[in-house]
Amino acid sequence: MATFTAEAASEDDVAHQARSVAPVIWLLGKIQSGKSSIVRALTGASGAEIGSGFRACTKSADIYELPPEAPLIRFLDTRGIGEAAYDSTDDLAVAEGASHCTIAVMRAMDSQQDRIVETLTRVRKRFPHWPILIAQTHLHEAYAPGEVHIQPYPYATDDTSPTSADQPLPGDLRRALGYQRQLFDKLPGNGPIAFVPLDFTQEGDGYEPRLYGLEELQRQLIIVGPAALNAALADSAEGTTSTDNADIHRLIVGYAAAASAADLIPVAAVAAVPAVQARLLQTLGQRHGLSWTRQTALEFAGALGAGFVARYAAGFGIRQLTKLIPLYGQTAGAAAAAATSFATTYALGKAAVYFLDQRHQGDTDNAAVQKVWADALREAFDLAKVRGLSDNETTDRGNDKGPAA
Ligand SMILES: Nc1nc2c(ncn2[C@@H]2O[C@H](COP(=O)(O)OP(=O)(O)O)[C@@H](O)[C@H]2O)c(=O)[nH]1
Ligand SMILES: [Mg+2]
Repeated sequence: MATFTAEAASEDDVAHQARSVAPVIWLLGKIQSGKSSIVRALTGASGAEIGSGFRACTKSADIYELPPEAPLIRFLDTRGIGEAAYDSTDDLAVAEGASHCTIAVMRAMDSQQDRIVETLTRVRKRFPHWPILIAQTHLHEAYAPGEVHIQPYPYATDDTSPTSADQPLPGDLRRALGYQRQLFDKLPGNGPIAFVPLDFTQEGDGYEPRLYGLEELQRQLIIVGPAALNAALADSAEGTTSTDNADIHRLIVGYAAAASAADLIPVAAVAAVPAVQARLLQTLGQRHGLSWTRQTALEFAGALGAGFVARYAAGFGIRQLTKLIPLYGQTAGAAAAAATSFATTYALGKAAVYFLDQRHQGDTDNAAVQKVWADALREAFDLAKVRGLSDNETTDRGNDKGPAA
């Protein structure tokens, strides 16, 4: 199998390649408005991870990539808004590099949002379709002592008034939310814009639920955000806690995305699929404290069985898998190839983790490894369906390229 004989791609190459297809969410807002908290809630990453995961990017922004080894999603965090004059040109250039969406973050009770309005106006003049989500945070700053979050969540996010019907709201909230909405009445362009009131509090604050409005934020991201975003967020949408398994899972999905990039954008791609897969196996081995030898590699290949890729990939209809690929505009043939690379890389990673766990326990059960492989391919398929990635008619006509591994 090519993967086991390929020279492993370097970590830098894999990261670069994954990055080239990873969607960017641009967070725009004043300091302390709640941008990092949103990243944390959406990804399930811990506060510490968020803190160290950001690196300087442009003069005015940091970028946070998840997972760092093979970025699946990128957050562009704009600093310094509200202080000196903010020029969005550099940030825009980064956000433009991939699919994009802006989440503007503002405290609900903070009426001074000129910089944000100016910046978004400039963005929409250049890109009329650019989707914008406005997160209105820190709701409880408007509450009277003892007041609690309204349940069920009452806010209508896409029509013109902040709440449906005549729902009473705490304190001055209706006026404050309404005021912020009308700041964007004259925004140029015709891309979607949605307002999501939310309150992401800390354990000790005493508000329930702690992540009030998270579901609505996710729902709106799915509506306004590009399909790529949904695919990238799909795996973290369920839980907000980060476990080792979730980390490994994300790592595998990131590598799968990097592998798919090799087919989608040959110019940007620096590592071929087997090289990316070889690096994935090495990385997973390291996580398990095992370095692959020729012997273990052969055993793993043997466990999977000869011809396993062809056998299972055929069963699931590779053409269907094209919907998995979080990019549009590519040619159908490339999409089919990319989907194959994505799915086989994903399945290979899952099977390898299982194989490595088994070895750790001194077990070998080839049938079980093969089942993990088959289930993982099915998962890749379901991921595409469940997440409602937009159907792309052209991809269904793609010609299947042979399995990549
Ligand atoms: N009550 C409440 N606190 C929040 C919310 N979002 C963030 N915070 C808190 O506000 C502070 C600043 O949040 P952070 O996400 O770091 O803001 P950033 O500077 O925009 O990244 C932290 O102490 C957060 O815990 C929110 O929606 N409601
Ligand atoms: Mg921050």
